[in-house]
Amino acid sequence: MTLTSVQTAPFMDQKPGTSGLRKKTRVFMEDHYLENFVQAIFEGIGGVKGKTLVVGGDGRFYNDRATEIIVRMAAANGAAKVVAGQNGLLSTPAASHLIRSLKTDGGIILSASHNPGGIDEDFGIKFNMPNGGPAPENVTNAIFEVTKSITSYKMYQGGTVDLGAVGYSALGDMQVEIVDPVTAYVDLMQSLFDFAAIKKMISEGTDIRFDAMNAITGPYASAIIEDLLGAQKGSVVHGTPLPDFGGMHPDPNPTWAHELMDEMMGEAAPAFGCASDGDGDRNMIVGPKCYVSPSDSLAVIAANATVAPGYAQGLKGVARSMPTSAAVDRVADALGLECYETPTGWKFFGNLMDDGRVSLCGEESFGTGSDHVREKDGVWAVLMWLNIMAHTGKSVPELMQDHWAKFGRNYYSRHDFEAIESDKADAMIANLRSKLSDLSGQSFEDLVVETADDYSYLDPVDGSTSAHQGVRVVFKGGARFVVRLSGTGTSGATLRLYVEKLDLKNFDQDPQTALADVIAVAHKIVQIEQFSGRSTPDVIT
Ligand code: G16
Repeated sequence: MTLTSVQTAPFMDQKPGTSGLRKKTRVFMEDHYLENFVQAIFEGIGGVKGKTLVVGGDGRFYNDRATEIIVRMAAANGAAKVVAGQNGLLSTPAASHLIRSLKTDGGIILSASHNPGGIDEDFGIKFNMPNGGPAPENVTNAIFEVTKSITSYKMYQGGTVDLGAVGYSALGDMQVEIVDPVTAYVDLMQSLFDFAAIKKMISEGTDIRFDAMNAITGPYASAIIEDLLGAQKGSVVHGTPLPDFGGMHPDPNPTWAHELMDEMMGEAAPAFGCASDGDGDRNMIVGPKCYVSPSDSLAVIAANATVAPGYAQGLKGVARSMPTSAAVDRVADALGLECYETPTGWKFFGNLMDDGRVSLCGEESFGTGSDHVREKDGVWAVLMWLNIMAHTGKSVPELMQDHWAKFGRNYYSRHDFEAIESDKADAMIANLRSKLSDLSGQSFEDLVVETADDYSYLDPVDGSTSAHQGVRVVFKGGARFVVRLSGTGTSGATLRLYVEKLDLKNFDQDPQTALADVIAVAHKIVQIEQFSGRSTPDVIT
């Protein structure tokens, strides 16, 4: 064996985005690229000497080799122990759980989430803190600073790293523990939900379709939904994690999970449909002929969570990202719960959960979760819905109709314009920002602008500020649109336009029809076509 110090030079493009560093896989495979970033993580968090880290990822192409590189670098940097998922596999929520439950010093998660995988697609890496949550901005900034001046990294050569064998081994002075990726997570889910009631409901005929999209949740869903809850074999489809996700784009939304949508909108639809993403933190919920928007899913869960044993004592409070609809705010109001608004990015929920202010969080980007871990959690959301159905005896469409009748319906939609040239997207946002102070009071057809601002967040726990988190334009009566650029893409810029309008009487419109006037005004104010040349979105959710 040899412990080597490898000479390197900085890459100037290693600034983490909304959720870690995401690039094309071939970029990560370039000499020193991954290694530089891993060394920067280690130094950015104050070194790993004597520390214990969790490592794992969603199984996409390069996951296994990257896992071994990280294990070797951890050994070379003096870590005491690495806990890795077998074959380098861990869903993001399962990794968060291991980091917390084993009281480790944090972990490295390999994933580009819902982005496609393969040698010509995307790869990603992020550091999660000892609380199990994504590193906050002060830590990602420290990591980025190291990437800009790095001159060498440490690598442990020789020895064997066998990711396939569950158990203990050593690499130099460092202990390596390989764990089954599913077991601890399944135990956690059993501690939170009423498995007996869900099992009974399934045995009485509630059939389920779980589309794992050839990504990480297949083994978790099969173990829980088929083996423990007794759903028919075959209820979980695309259940084997593949390095290229079998060519699927593992983003659980109506566009990319179209096989599931076709089935759920058809005549022989199962009673409950759901999908999860590449790394298992996102979810989509669908009933027969009834798509549940993520913002509505969060609101329904907030209104009903106490039926699940893990939440029977009541919610502490709720939080949503700013572009997420205010449906959950209405529930919080009715229940007398505190409701927080944060910027996009799960990392912003961590402080609120650690401080005991909230137990339920959610985002319009198909993320829902609670303080059981510090990541959003796709399988958790599915089990929560099943628990609510089992307890209330209601179907997904019935739950939605009841909810809207009680709280009103926040019609909601997000329009994504992908792969816009970055300079054009930047110019569009700059132009919009320059107009904000003049907008309020202006009328656009029947819509009168009440407020227009560039959202800035003051973290109530640590007092930090995050500015420029999205432009929001609110109209009299409460309709609004929000515009921001995605922080998770790997090529060009993606413009996200979020549109919302509350209706207290009519619940059965198509959201695109209900929101048509706000969408038209948003196009006019943002000048999307003039700047990007695009008039229609690539993805509508
Ligand atoms: C990540 C973040 C989420 C965020 C989403 C979309 O999710 O964890 O908080 O809402 O990206 O971000 P953006 O709009 O900047 O693309 P994931 O599932 O990709 O890790």
